[in-house]
Order: sequence, then C-alpha cells, then structure tokens
Amino acid sequence: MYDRVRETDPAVADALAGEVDRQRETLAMIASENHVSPAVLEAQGSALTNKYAEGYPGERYYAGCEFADEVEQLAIERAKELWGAEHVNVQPHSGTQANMGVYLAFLDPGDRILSLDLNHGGHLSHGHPANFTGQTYEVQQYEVNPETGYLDYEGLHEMAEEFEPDVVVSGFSAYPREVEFDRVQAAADAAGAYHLADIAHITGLVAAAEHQSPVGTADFVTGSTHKTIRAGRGGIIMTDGEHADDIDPAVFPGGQGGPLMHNIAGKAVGFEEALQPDFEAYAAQVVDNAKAMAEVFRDHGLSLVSDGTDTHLVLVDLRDSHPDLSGGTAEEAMEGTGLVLNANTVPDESRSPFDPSGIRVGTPALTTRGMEEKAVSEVAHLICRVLDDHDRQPVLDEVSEQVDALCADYPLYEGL
Ligand code: DSN
Repeated sequence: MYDRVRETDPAVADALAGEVDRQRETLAMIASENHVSPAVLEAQGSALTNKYAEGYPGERYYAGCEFADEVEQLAIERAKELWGAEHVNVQPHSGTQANMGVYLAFLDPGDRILSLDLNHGGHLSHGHPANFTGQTYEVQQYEVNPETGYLDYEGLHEMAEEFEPDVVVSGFSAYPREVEFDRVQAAADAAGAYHLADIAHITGLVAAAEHQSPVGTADFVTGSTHKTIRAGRGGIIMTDGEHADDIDPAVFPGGQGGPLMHNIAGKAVGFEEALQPDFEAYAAQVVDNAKAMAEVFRDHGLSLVSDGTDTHLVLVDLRDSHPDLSGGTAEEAMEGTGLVLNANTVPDESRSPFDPSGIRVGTPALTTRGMEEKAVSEVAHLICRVLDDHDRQPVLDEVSEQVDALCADYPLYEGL
C-alpha cells in the first residue's frame, strides 16, 4: 500500500499504512469521526490538489479552472438538494472556518455572541476565550438545564432579551438531544439577532430527516462535511438568497485564499453518496445504534447527560458511577483495547478540560462498518467492562481480543 509514497518517503508511507491498519483494527467512536468511502478518499487524493481556483465557479482569478468549476458546482447543487438550502458555499476549509465566514460577514469586532458553554456541549468557535471568537467578540453563554441535561430554552430566551446579542448560536459538539431550532429562533427574534445553527455533528442526520432541520428557520446554517454526512473533509455554509452576497466574499477573500479543490471533490462525491436511498437507512441506524448503546450504559448504572440520546452520541458523566476515574484515564484504558473514544467535559464540570469527568461515545463510524444494535450493544458492554476494571490487565486483554473479533467481523477498507 502507498507504493509510490514509499519509493520517495518510506517513513510517511509507513505512517499512512499504519493509519489505515489502525482504523481497521480499532473501533472508532469519536462522535465527530467517520470512515469515508474509497471513492471519497480517491477524490481527495486527486490532481485537483494542484489547482488554484480563487473565486467561485465561472468567476475565478486563474486560468484552467474548467474542471474545478465543474466539481465545485456539483458539490453546491448536491448540497442544495441534500439540505434544501437556497445558497451554499462549499469552500470553508473546516466547520470553524464556516463559522468564521458568517461572523466576518455579519459581525464587527466587539459585537455580541450568545452561545452554549463548551462544558455544556458547545464548541470553541462559538466564543471560547482561546479561540478568535472569544478574543474578537463579546460573548455570553447559555447552559443546559442542570436537572434534565436538556437545553434550557427559557433561560436562553431570557438571556437573549437581556444581553441583546447580534447573533445567537445553536448547534453543538456534545449535546445528545434533538435541538429545537424554532425555539432558538424565537430567542434570536426576541433580541433582533441573527441565528447561526452550527449542525457540524448532525449534517447527515439532518440531510436524512433523522433530526429536524434549521434550514429555512435559522439565518445561517454551518457544518462540517466529514462527520455524519461522511463526505470529504471540510466545512459548508448554507443560507438564503438574501444573505448570499455577503457570505461568499466573507469566505473568499475575507477569511480564506485558494479553496482546497481536492477536498471539494471529496465533498461532491460524498454528497452524491448521501443522495442515494441507502443513506437514509444509514442515518436511521446511526441513531438506533446510539440509543442501543445508551440503554446498555443505563442498565449498567452509568449516568448519562440527559439520560439518553436522540442523535449519534451518548455523553457519560462518570462522577456518580466511577468517582475516582477521570475521562482521560478512561480514554487511555479504552484506547489500549482498541476502543477509541474521547474524554469530554460534562455540564457542571468539576475536573479540568484536559482531564474531564466524562466520555463521549458516537456511533457514525461503527454504523459505517455495518454494525447494528446487537453488535453495538456488545461494544457498549466492552466499554462498561473497561470502566469497571480499567486497571486490571487480564480484563483489558480479554476486551482487546473481543475488539479484534468485532473488527474482523465488520471489516473496513477491504482491498484498499
Ligand atoms: N473536533 C470536533 C469534535 O470532536 O466535536 C469538533 O470540531
């Protein structure tokens, strides 16, 4: 594998082959990850990586853009069909860059953002002090209800009226429940603010109508294209005709230079795959699998934020069931067995963001491997075993063998 790379650079070839093997031989449950198809991989590795194409289809600053134009236009048309958006920009290099495009277009430095706290499931690019958003704009953050773990829509509404933000952000990285976008919209309307719905995690669920859509409700919908939608890596912005003329120049030349045309090709191919009828079944299975996982965890006595899930992820708060076990230690013990998930902050976090109190478990990649409820429940039982016996090597060895068997039963990238 990677023979041409190997001729030039054996060290990188080893690392690339090692990564394919790592993905094959472990179970990816980082909720933001997925396994794209070989077709998407091939498109991302295409000669379009060489092409500068500043501008937009039909209006480029360089010659030789006919194929770049074709690919970008296909990505745009397919995205419009998938999400029902009037206007789509497929050039953001990532979900954060997509958010940046919206902020650059509609906010001035010092303007106000109202968004969900990172510990409660938000995202760095929604106003965290370590991110440019927290450094450029005035930020206030809302929270989930401490009793239920669900978004506190009334609290959000009151905060919007008091704080008078310029933009209210919805859409989250570690929120397991369905987002009621119309209620966020009502809060934004009460403040005369824009509503930015960042659906990075749930793009695929929204496209397949497994989650309600903010398109047509929120002013701007941003997302990343490699998570549940399983297309090439990057970001996307959707809006209506009214805001389109401000969004495009904010992405280029406002915040980015040349678009990553090879990634846009990967987006186009992944969107085409998501338009096929079997994608709806995939997205439904992602959610069913997450619910099955939540059930095993609950039966095992684990505390789940919001007591379950409507989406692709489950957030486990370890403090009640395993008060001496941090998320970081759990993550490390899991990884040693081939269960790859991430430590995550939880609402009312009492440890540090570097070693928080929770773990976040997602099902998009397991579902891509073909797993259904029975196999996913087996995986959930393995996670419980590691949590209970994270320092008992014989148990970890047994779990590791069972992970190997599951990986063999649900193979990945055969023939690659
Ligand atoms: N890093 C992604 C996540 O894991 O949620 C968000 O950008």
